[in-house]
Amino acid sequence: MAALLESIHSPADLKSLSFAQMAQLAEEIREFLIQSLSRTGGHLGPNLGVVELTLAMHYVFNTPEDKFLFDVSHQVYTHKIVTGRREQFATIRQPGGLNGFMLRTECEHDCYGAGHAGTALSAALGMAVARDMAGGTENIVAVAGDAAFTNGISFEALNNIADQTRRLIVVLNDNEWSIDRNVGAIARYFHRIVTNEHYQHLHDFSRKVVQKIGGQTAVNVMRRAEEAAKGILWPSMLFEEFGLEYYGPVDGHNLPLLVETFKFLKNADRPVLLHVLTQKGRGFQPAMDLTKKFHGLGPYDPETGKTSAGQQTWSEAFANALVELANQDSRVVAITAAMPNGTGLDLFRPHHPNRYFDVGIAEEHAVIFAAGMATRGFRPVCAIYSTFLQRAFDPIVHDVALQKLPVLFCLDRAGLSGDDGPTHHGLFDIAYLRGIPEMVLMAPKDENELADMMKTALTLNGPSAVRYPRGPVAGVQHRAPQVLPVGKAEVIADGSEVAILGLGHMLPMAIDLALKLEADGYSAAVINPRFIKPLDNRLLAQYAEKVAAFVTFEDHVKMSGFGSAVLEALEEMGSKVPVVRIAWPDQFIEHGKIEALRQKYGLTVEEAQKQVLPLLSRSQRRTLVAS
Ligand SMILES: Cc1ncc(C[n+]2csc(CCOP(=O)(O)OP(=O)(O)O)c2C)c(N)n1
Repeated sequence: MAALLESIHSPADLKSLSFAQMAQLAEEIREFLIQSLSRTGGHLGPNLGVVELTLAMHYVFNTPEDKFLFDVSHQVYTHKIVTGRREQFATIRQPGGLNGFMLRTECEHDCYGAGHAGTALSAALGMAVARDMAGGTENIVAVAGDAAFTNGISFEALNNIADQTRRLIVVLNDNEWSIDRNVGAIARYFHRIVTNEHYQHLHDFSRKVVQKIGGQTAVNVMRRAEEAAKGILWPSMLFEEFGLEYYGPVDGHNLPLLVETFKFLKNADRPVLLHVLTQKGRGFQPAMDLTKKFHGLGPYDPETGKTSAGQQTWSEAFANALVELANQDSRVVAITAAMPNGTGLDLFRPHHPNRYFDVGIAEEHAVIFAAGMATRGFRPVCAIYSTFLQRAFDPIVHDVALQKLPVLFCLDRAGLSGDDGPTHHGLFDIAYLRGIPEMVLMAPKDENELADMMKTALTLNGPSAVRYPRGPVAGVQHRAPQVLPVGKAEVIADGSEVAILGLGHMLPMAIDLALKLEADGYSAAVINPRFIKPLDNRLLAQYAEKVAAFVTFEDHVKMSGFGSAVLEALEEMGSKVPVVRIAWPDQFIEHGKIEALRQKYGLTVEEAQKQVLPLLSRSQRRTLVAS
């Protein structure tokens, strides 16, 4: 490993470096990231973009007394490296290793955890107000990407900042990319600033001045010149209207400029916004060429950036099904909140460009926008990860369900997400959707059934949702989608002593358990529930008549989940048949490999068998009867 990086154990070690050494350190960190992430996977592109920015921040400020907040916090790898976590870095996103995001419990330098976008400014303002009330002096710096400003919460915070504190530094890290290209008027506004030739000129000018004289005077000169230009260009600068002093745009890879600018901003007596321009993927050609792919990915070849081709994913199966349905039904439109790649909708876009909408990181807006379109006869399909749809709970209730509008929610990454950890696990959607009147909630066992469910949704006159996991599909032979009878489960195998319900992709576990129990001499029924709501109460009642126990498998928290729905239904029909619920416990699940975490938390066939066997003991074992 290169010499300088090895000598950095805490931010204090940075302070004695020269700018030339800092520049060398930046390159060493880049190489370290490229090599290390090629083995673990992770958010390579965003992190390569903020190496100098992070070093400059740590050079000027002193964490943990000063507070750094990063929006989403997927770009904190340099921060982790310089705050004493370099030696553990190979464990990032691995079981028991470093988390891929900021985590308050991981390190005293991580003052605020995140994983969802748009939270940094609000949380930073909260910290600033708390500091002001306590008479503290610490600096609070919030770094947010250009795409974070497509999110309403960032603007809700902006609306309050200047009224509530005089000391807050917001850094707009502008690389013109969300995961895909950033979209909308805000993105265009930033782009106009960045590409304006007056600013380009100014930018060069200010760089020279800073390098020549350095410090506060230089930044004052820079600011005066920029103000003059702004007066001509945009009399009402967006951030100035919000009461923040705007500085920039500055080159986010120019360490001396960043350092001098932060030294100046540290003493500002008004909240400020520093606009820095960075390049996503900087220093690794494949990541600069394929920005979208290298936003976040699994292991890759550190020379070429090549990744191994995987099997078809649920996201791809969803996109294929949607193309097929949209070909047949002109009312179908697709909506994503800045996740065309992750949800598979970028495969839909070329087929129906006019029926595809990326609204930015704006899940609430996405859902209300869908509601609006649905009132005019369209059939909107909102493809949103289970974890991000949490943002839009009220619009689902208030705008879609209450008005009985036929919006289909396709919940990708429903279930444990694995490496990304608790901010990204999709473990709560059944709980938050099940209690909403009018909602039809489904989970497919394979990709054909996913298409069936989407087709079924198009026949409904109200809201519906389909949940499916991350990762590869079951891999069944493709057939044309068919409309399913709503609220009807599928009996895979009949049985008389125990009924095992395997929700969605957990069905194979139900089948496996049935085989094990049958080997022990029990008669086990296997059921593919298909519908979480409405539940197939008739079928449940039939089995409640004969079986000694039910078992439910679901990739969701136990509390308020599918098994709970079964329990409630049985209780309401007066049944006393016990239900063994195999689901995630009532706690946040860490990151790790899905299979290992299932073992750890008892989402296994063996655990189900252990729990159900005592309930079956009053049934006669056939082997015993026979002997
Ligand atoms: C509420 C929410 N929706 C979607 C995402 C998925 N997501 C993660 S990073 C990202 C793009 C972030 O872009 P930007 O803030 O500009 O940072 P960059 O990666 O370009 O540095 C998105 C959409 C998220 N984290 N949170």
